[in-house]
Amino acid sequence: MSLYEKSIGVVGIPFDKGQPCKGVNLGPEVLRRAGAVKIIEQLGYDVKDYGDIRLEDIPNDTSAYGVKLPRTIGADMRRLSETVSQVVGNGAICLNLGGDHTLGIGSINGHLQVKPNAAVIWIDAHADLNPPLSSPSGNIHGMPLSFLVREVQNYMPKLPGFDWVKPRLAAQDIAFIGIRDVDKAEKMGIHQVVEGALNAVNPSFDIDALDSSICPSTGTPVSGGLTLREGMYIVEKIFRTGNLSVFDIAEVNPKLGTPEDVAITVNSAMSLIGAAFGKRTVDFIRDDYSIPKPN
Ligand code: 4U7
Ligand code: MN
Ligand code: MN
Ligand code: MN
Repeated sequence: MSLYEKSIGVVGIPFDKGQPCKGVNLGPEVLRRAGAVKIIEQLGYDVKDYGDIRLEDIPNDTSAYGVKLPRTIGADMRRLSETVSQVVGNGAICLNLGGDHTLGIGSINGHLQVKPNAAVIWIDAHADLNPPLSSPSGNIHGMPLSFLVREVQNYMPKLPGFDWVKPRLAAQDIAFIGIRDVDKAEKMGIHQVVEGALNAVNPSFDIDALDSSICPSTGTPVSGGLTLREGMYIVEKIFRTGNLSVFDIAEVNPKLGTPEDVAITVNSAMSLIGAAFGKRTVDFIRDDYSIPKPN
């Protein structure tokens, strides 16, 4: 079967409760408007857009262990997890358009529920592995992997709203790429995955893995990051394994920076989405095209 003869389910996650910057909830909208769905349709896939997931607003949702809105966030991630399970369970690849990177909780939990051997490639300036009690910020977008990784569970308090999450991921099944801003407790958890016998790969791409010059419109930019070509190379390689199963793109915030900053950032995200789904940088001449000749 050709790599392009697959079905893709697109899911928007207009979620911003994991961090303090307003505007990251507009990520799905701005990426859709830039053609995120069109670009994969044009590659020949059968695409179904599931729209944006419905988000909760639970009253009296008091903080727990320094985490704000735990019940609300837990309910939102549960819905995402169920949607991702459904898409992957139907045999499709799931493209998640964020939203802040809290979405990793729902995306990976839902993916592993259907494909327990899936490996995660966390492409990010940050490790996002802080358990709530060691988080310097209390922002849950810096914590998603702590909910999912088995080896960290001794450090995890019972947060209200998260009893449905199962720590199904072994530390050795995560590869970190682009990491350059790591907190004290996180350093202990970083492992490198080599090319194992992977049957399903879940690249979770935080746009801030890229150098801040090509993703200025994101909440926690860090200099010294990946070039766009490096970012694209990573996801192109994953595409070519034929094992791409879920792809997350997170942390594009169109409310940060100038209009030009936003355009640069969205352009970077679109290049990554294209590359992850096999868009060639050099397009070959199609059969139905003939070069015009002078008479
Ligand atoms: B992102 C941080 F302390 N580690 O926990 C934290 F540096 O999803 C940043 O990768 C987290 O953008 C960044 O708040 C979360 C901080
Ligand atoms: Mn990050
Ligand atoms: Mn992140
Ligand atoms: Mn960030």
